[in-house]
Amino acid sequence: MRRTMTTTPIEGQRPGTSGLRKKVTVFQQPSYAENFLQSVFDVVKPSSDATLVIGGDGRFHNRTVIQQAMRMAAGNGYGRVLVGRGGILSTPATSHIIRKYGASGGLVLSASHNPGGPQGDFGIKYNIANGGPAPEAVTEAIYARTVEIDRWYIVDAPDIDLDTLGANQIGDMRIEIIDPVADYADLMEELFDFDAIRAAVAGGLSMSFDAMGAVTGPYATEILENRLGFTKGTVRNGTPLEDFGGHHPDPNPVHAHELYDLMMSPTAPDFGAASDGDGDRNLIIGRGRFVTPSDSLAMLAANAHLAPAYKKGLQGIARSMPTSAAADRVANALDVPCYETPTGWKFFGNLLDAGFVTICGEESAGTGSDHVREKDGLWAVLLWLNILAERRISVNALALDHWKNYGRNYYARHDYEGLEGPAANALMAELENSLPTLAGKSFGPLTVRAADNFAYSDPVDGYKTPEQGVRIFFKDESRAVFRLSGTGTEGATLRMYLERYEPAEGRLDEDTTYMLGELTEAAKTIAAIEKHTKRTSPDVVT
Ligand code: VG1
Ligand code: CO
Repeated sequence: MRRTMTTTPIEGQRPGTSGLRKKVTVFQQPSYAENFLQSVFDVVKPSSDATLVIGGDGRFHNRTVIQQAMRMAAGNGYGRVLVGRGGILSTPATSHIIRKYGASGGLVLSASHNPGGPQGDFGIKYNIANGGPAPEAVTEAIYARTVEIDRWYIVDAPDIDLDTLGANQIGDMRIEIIDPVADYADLMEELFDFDAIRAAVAGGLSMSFDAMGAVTGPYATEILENRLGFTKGTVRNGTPLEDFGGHHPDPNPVHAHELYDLMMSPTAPDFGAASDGDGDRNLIIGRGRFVTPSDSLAMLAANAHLAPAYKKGLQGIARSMPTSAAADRVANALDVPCYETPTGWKFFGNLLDAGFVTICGEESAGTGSDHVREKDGLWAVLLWLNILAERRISVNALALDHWKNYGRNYYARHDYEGLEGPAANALMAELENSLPTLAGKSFGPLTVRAADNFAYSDPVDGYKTPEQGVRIFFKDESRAVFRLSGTGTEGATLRMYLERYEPAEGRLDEDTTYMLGELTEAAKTIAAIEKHTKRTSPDVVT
């Protein structure tokens, strides 16, 4: 039944921050997806009773790779494959389905917040049985396999109808086309007090959710409009499209500017939110008040006990290194540990599995908890709604109250995109070389206290991950961080993260650009950004 196809290795298949992410045109090359998929299967060695979950964010090329992956899963001996109808499964829903149905793993077909369409991006990520992204040891083994692969396995079969719920068969393997929304929506209803939110909606709470033409549309429509009673039209751009309707589904004030403008206008609803291509990110904006993702993590952690799932409190909090220390202050007040991990959700999995932490987050608009093993955009939206319904205050009032308790970590990320690889590498190399001599040096009014390159040792299994970003700490508790993106597909992207702490009795409601002005200049000087990149300002500030 199964056929063996000979192949040769293809260069550059090392998974980045979130799996293998390349242009669609790269994935369309003969053997490209097949080599990577076979490398995954060779590493995970499925047994004949193993279940594989397959889903994607609906972008261009999704259906093609799903058909290929199903034939190859059959060729590699899986017993069963679960696929979301229409090839649709958000990343957090995939994580939940893997866990709920005891799958041995899953394929997430997405390039997340990167643009879609024939000229856009595509991606493949493998998630393990806990529902989370494969840890580094596994992704490294997959990469090692891609450089020596010489064959793949396939069972020939006609295309499966992805749009009809029900059972199908390829060879000995069963295929079930499942409802992509129902299990996830039910999980949300278990975690949160839907009655309280419904009552708040009946009492006038209004919101706008921008699905950005990406995967969360059906989820948001079912949960927000059908189950919680928000008016029809609350969800905008709610149909998943192959090119996201031309949207760049990155939920930040720059790419979600329609929502941002609405929330800053006199006709703003109480609450605004958006999600990204694959539904794992969230943007939170109250009427007249943008909440940075780092602050959102801290505010959710401080108030999580108001939602049924977290009423017993948190075991701990984890944040990625570039994320601000706002969450650390909450952890400190709650007297629970706060872990600092490298960028990328795969580093949270062990901490969640071991019960060390309950809530995790990243500055890039990712927040989540131990309910799945991915970040979860709608989860964050619903936790916010649950908190607002319980506290009966506005987002703005909640933010001001939080800062009065904990102080405020002013925060911004500056992205320099489309840099030439060698220039970006030279910048990082020179910066790393300068680290031993930076302490004590002054840049404008700021003096460096310490500087290092962040290295992580997993508290659960001891796995070491070095060189995860340069950190510059200043004497006034400001910090600048530099790292290169691991998700881009065009040239290199330098990310510069800026953070300045203002204590509770300090200036809490100032303009962020102003508050970070001196730090921005110091950071640009230290990294010699203009010299290396010929740029004087970033492409995107979030
Ligand atoms: C970016 C973010 C990171 C996030 C990753 C995947 O990575 O900075 O925080 O985990 O995207 O997000 P990088 O290496 O480009 O900085 V998504 O929504 O792909 O799953
Ligand atoms: Co995403």
